[in-house]
Amino acid sequence: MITLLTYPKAFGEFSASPFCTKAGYLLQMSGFEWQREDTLDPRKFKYAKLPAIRVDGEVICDSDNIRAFLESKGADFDAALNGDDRASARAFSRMAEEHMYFHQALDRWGNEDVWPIIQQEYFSMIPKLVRGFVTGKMRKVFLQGMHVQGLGRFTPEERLARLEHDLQAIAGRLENRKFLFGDTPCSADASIAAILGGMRASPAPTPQSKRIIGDAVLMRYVDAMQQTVKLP
Ligand SMILES: N[C@@H](CCC(=O)N[C@@H](CS)C(=O)NCC(=O)O)C(=O)O
Repeated sequence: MITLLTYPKAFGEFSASPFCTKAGYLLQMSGFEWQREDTLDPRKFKYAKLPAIRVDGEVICDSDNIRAFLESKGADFDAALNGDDRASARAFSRMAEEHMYFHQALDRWGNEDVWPIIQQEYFSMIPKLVRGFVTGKMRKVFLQGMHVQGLGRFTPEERLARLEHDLQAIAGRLENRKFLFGDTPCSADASIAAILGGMRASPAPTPQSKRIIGDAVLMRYVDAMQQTVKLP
């Protein structure tokens, strides 16, 4: 039995972290038996991040490593794809995880309406008396990281304009398809649908969440993924 170590459910999503949701999708798509175990503290894990899986006493951290492990055990998430599409699927996953994810994270940690909500939701395990101080420091470190990454230097309007190109690339693939590369979900859908699901599940409305919720194609796609790959 594989155990997925994940942040808990949040705002109607499988997890507060789209990487945990992605890992959940991959596990479910693999057909292997698995269960979830929720934790709020990533510090004891190799990269001090989640998700991770525990299997036969071994802990494997990072959703890409989880994917590689599942593939080493026989899962092939892109079995229906030809060589070109397999390459494109990999690029779509990277777009989701190395670009869109930071838009979503900034929309939570950087937005003054959303931040107070996630401060309570994500960090309820920190005693109330010191929560504001501790999480304020964490937020500062996060925003410094986003400044180094680059997106943190843009205004919300500039960020949305940049994200728009990704959303149009996704919508373009979905014009004649239920999922990004056909009628069944593949590896790229695990990443892209997890991020889009997180974006639309913002606990307070933002221009980004409104953009996703107002897009019938993207909404239908995330719904289709959630209905096809049902997560616990
Ligand atoms: N590359 C990692 C990214 C995972 C990740 O960024 N997890 C975030 C939550 S979305 C995390 O645990 N962050 C904790 C921290 O930075 O302290 C993966 O694919 O699993």
